[in-house]
Amino acid sequence: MEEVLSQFGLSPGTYTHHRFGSGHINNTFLVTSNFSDEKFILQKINTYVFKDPEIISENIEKASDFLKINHPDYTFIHSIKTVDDKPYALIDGAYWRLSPFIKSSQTVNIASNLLQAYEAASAFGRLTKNLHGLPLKGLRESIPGFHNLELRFMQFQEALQNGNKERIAAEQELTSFYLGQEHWVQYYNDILKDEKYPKRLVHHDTKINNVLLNKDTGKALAVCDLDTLMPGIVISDLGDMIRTYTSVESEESVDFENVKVRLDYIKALFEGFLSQTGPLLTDSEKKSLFFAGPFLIYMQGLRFLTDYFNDDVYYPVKYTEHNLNRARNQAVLLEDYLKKENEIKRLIEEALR
Ligand code: GN1
Ligand code: MG
Repeated sequence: MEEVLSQFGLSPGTYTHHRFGSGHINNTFLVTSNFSDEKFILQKINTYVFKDPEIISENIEKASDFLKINHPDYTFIHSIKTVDDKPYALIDGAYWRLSPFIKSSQTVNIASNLLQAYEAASAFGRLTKNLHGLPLKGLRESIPGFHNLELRFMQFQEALQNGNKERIAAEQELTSFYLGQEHWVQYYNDILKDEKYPKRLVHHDTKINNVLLNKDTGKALAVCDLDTLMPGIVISDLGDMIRTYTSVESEESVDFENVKVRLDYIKALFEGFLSQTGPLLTDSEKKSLFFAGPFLIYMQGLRFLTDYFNDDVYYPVKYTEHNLNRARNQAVLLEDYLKKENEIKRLIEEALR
């Protein structure tokens, strides 16, 4: 750690670090000065997931340059350069990134009131709005095919072929449910074929704890966790908010009775997101807003179940059925979302007005 910090010009012995946040993928630390109120966020990039971490830095830098020119007042969490002017420190094959800690900020793990949902959704909407017009040429995906639903479905089929036989045999009902929702893949492929459906630079991980809220006013200050900031489609961000803000019970919960879409949260998050992005969305994008829910909930459920059948190689688990329960949880959430289709479509129409 001393070596990592010194590569960023922080004198060893002057700073204390401890683990921070609750992400599945990277290791995150809060680095605090022992002598002032200076703080940083330090992340060790998971190179099993991000095979080419330089792509992350490229994307963040392109976004940062564009925003500095076009939206100079926007708070964007750039990476701090090393003393050798690199966007990351590379030590024994491990990539480390440092960024400033935003003053007076805090994060929450679940959206527990409508203001939080609205604020977080406007924060991600503002990012999309401010990045509108950024040329995507030369930008690459930090995880190839990350939100490609067809690919995720194929990976699921592959796991059914080659995965843990006992686990697969015991979960036929859940497997049938996931196979039975395959039509969403076609829906996704149609979007890719639609020339009026733009690619944008989007965040791809819009969980509420990736929004920094002002700890006194609750207003959103900035968004963080920019590893998956890469070309994609607008419903990736919207869908992950639907998936993670609208149920009282999180994806970790086994209290399936209470895994439910709360319509007032749907309303708040659509209003927040569209308050920023509404004027720039194309008609094709607007037509796809309801699909944002199934797109992300279904994809995440497939990813959890795939990982369960593959003996938990991707998501860290705390007990044997952990990924299985996550996949069950997402199936319940998806069913509830679909049950409320008419009400949700009405709320979307209203928020678009
Ligand atoms: C992972 O690491 P974290 O918690 O930010 C995953 C997301 C999933 C999420 C599910 C790179 O995000 O796609 O939605 O877990 N990120 C990656 O909790 O796979
Ligand atoms: Mg993340």
